Amino acid sequence: MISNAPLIDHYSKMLRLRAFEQACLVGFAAREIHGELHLGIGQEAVAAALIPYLRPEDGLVSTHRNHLHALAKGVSARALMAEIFEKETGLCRGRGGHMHPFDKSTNFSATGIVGASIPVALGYAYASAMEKSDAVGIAIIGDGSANHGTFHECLNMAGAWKLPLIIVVENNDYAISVPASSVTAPVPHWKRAEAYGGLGLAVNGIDVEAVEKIYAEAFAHARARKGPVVVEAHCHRFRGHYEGDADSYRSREERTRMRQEGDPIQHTRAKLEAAGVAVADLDRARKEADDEMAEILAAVRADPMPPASAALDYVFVGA
Ligand SMILES: Cc1ncc(C[n+]2csc(CCOP(=O)(O)OP(=O)(O)O)c2C)c(N)n1
Repeated sequence: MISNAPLIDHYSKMLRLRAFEQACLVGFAAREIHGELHLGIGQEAVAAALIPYLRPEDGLVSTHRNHLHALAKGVSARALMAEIFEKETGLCRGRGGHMHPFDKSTNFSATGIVGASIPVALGYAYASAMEKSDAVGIAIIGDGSANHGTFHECLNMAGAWKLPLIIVVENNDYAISVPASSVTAPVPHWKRAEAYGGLGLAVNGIDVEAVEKIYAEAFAHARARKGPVVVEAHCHRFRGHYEGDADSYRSREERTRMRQEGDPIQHTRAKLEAAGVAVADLDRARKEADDEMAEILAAVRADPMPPASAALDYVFVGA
């Protein structure tokens, strides 16, 4: 009999990621989170499938849409949520906010500058080569970032020096309101890796099992020092580009269809139900994820904000 355990595990992990961002939505609606908030709801499979392959010594660098990747890298959900709520208990004591979380202890960071996660991940890959370790550098980017010069420059360097760089492109069809198809040359992002002596892989980012299989190949390739890898996962961003975006560049039909047909959690649940897993067990997994995040949300809400007079503390070295 084939065990459903690995898929149930993926399902639980994706539920946890979604519950985290849904808790953030509660805080955003209550105006407890300030500034822009970019959520990855709908893109959970791309992050959850990374978990079995990531090691603490690997460096992972994400974007403005970074929460799911941070949790996949092992960043504390409590400290990350507190950072998003700009609390003194946050990962960066509330000074980084949602777009700039850094965690030295898990080798995780993110940047709001589109395309800028790739050179930082390349730095991790270079350090790994210098130290002769088999750690890898992973950059997660959107389809918009993949059209930046940094994508090509870093692939060139990693190809020339056979550096263990993995670039995961979350292709959700849009960069804000710009359809990827209107600004992308006919050669897809994954295939561009070949021009730099790298391995290019494409996958349906809704199917967590398919994504995991592709990562197995990607990480084996990079850890064996065979050169860079580009994984392009096609997925959907269910929310607007940021909270408050009217999302008027997508038709109502398009938005309805992507939620009905492109939800990695529903897709996985349907597979598990078809395999005979009890609905009660699947519901319990969801409740566990929701309960964990509700508890974290309540704790974060009670945390103190940094005083205004301390806004510049920890900002300048030696100050
Ligand atoms: C260098 C730079 N240019 C422009 C922006 C403004 N900006 C923020 S997100 C974004 C679109 C990013 O699209 P994509 O890379 O596809 O990621 P997604 O938002 O779809 O996850 C832009 C242009 C920025 N942050 N940095």
